[in-house]
This record gives sequence, structure tokens and C-alpha cells, in this order.
Amino acid sequence: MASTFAVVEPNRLAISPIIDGRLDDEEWDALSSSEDLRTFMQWEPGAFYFASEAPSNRDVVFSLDTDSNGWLVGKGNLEVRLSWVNGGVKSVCRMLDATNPQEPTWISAPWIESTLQVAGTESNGKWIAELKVIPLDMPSASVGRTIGIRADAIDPNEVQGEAIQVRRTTPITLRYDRSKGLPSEMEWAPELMARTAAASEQFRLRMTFRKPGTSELDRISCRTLGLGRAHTVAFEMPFPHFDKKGRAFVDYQTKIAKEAGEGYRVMEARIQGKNGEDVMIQSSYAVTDIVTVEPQLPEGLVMLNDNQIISGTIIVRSHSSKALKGKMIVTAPDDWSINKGQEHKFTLYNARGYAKLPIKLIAPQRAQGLVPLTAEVTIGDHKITKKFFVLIR
Ligand SMILES: [Ca+2]
Repeated sequence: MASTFAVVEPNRLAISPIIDGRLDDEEWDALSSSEDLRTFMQWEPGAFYFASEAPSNRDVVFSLDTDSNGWLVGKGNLEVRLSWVNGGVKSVCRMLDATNPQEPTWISAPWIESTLQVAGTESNGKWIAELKVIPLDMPSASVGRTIGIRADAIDPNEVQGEAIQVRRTTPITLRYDRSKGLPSEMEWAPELMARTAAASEQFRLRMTFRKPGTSELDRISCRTLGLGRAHTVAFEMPFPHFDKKGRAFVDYQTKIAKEAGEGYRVMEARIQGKNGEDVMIQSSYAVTDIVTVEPQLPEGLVMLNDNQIISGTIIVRSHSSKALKGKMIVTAPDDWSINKGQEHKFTLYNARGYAKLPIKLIAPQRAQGLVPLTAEVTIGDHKITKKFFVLIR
């Protein structure tokens, strides 16, 4: 694993796939392609997604340097190994702790392993895996982050014990926007009220173009790719003229169909010019429920012999243009108690408003591990359930 890992595109968009072992049309964004391995990679806030296609007699190993500071540096190095065994995907992960550079050590990653979602299928001597990784206890997925990555297809009998072995990862950056083929000096920027849209409501993304130079742009077509395609509009039109300040605007506006599934989708604009210009612009946005529930709880908790008070906030954020009124109920394991914030009523008067709801949990003596909690929000007859975790080491 000392060879270079060549990626198709270092700017990785937020896109949510469906983990069912099938690579659907435009569901995935290609990461790498070689004779015995094709891989795909994308992300959403708090999670990484990977997919692979390899010969049935090969294992696939993904290596992530989540700090992007080198495989043999620091603690944020994660390996996920996938095998096709008895008609299903077996997944094993471990972390490389290189805090002491003289003595890098493999350590288990039980919490990450317990939240892995994986699915696969096999046909014609090849197998496909789809994988969701929640990087608990290490730098997470958020926009602008750079991480090192590589993927290898290896012999299933190959044991990779040597912690000191170098792995050359390739830096990739987590983005919401990317473009290809823009004429030199021309710029574009997205303008959004929010990068989210609730099903049944409107989404609008304005693309601002600057400095046309000598290029003559002719036509523009816009659509949402993959899993969002059936629930959004697509259109083509003449490219607008640049104004006196050298600016042109195109709005991608769509109603999100009621039956649209949740997750990050990508709007793609293609622009053709009279002199062979061929521009591609891609921008991620999330289809959400009418509200999202965002727990903000302290990190770095450690086990105590005594009861432990854990104070935090739960943000209930509206993605709707309408005022919303509802309540939230939080539940914790039976031996925990909720001292404050077990039940909250809230009103979000403004479009896309939010409420910060305080919560105080009391963990029993010697509580440890990945503790599951649930927040249930009720708005009218609509229920939104959010499961989340507190990690106590
Ligand atoms: Ca899929």
C-alpha cells in the first residue's frame, strides 16, 4: 500500500446514497478506477459513504486519514476491511494510533464498528459493497475538511498486521460545490437562502456568473441528479446575457415532490458555448423533513464512579416557509434520568427558524459506552424521530 492512490476527482460532494448493495443510476460519485477495483465516495455532515466493486475473490480495504496529516501520524487513522463471505458483506474496522511515532499501534474501534451500515450483492464474479461510516471519536465529516484516503483490493488471506507499514493516502476535500470547464477568468458562485428544502416545498439556488471574457455561452440545462431526479424539475434555456457589470444569473428553482426521500442531492448545470465551451457546475442540497433535530452534547466524556450530569442543547430547525408549533420528548435508557428538557413545547414563528432546547441528563454511576437516546418531535399529526448517541469512554 505504498503505491499512489489515484482519485478521479479530489473535490467530493455531499450526496446521500441508499445502502442496499445496488449502485443505482447517478447514486454514487466515482472515486477511483483500476483493473480490479472501482470505488465511489461521498459524504454528508457527520458521515462518510463508500462503495466498491471488486472480483469476488478479493477483499476491499478503505484507509482513512481523517486528520489528513499522514497515515503514521496521530490517532485519526481508520481502516475498514470488507469481505464477501457466505453471500453477505463482512465488515471489520480498526484504528491506527500513531500518537507515539516510534510505536504505531492498532486499536479496536468498537463504537464505529457498531454503527457501520453495509450491504452488498454479487453477480458474474464481482461483488459490490455500499458502506456508511459514522466517524465517532475522530474528526467527523464537515464541509471544507480535507482527509487522506486510499482503497485497495487484496487477497482475502492477506493479513495486514504490521502497524508500522506506510500507507500512502491521497487528499480529498469535502465540498458542497464544484465546477469543471469554466472559461479562464470566468467565476461562478452559488447563492442560497438555505441548502435545505423540505418535501412539498420550494428550493431555489441562484448561480451567479462573472467576467465572461471572450466566451459566448449559448445554452444552459439544469437538473437534480440520481435519487432526486424523479422529484424535481429539469429545464433547458438560452444562457442569459451578461449585464454591464459583467454578471449573469440563472436560478434553479424547483418544487420538491411530496414523496421525495430525505438526503443530500446534487443539482447539475451544463452550459454549452459557441466556441466549444462545455461547463459543468454541481451543487449539493439536502431534502429534509419539515424540521431537523440537531443534538449538541459535550464530547470527550469519561466514565465516573459517581452519577454524571451531562448538559447540552437540542436544536429543532425548521426547513419550512410556514410557522410551526410542536413538542419534543426525549427518552434515555431506563437507568438514566432526564433532569431538565424531557419535554419541550416550541413555536417556530419564522420561516426556517429554530429553537434551542436545553437538556440535562443524569447518567448512572459507572455509565460507559455508546448510549442511545431518542428525541421525538410532534408537529400536528406528523412525527419526526431522531436517534442519537452519547459516548462515554
Ligand atoms: Ca444503493
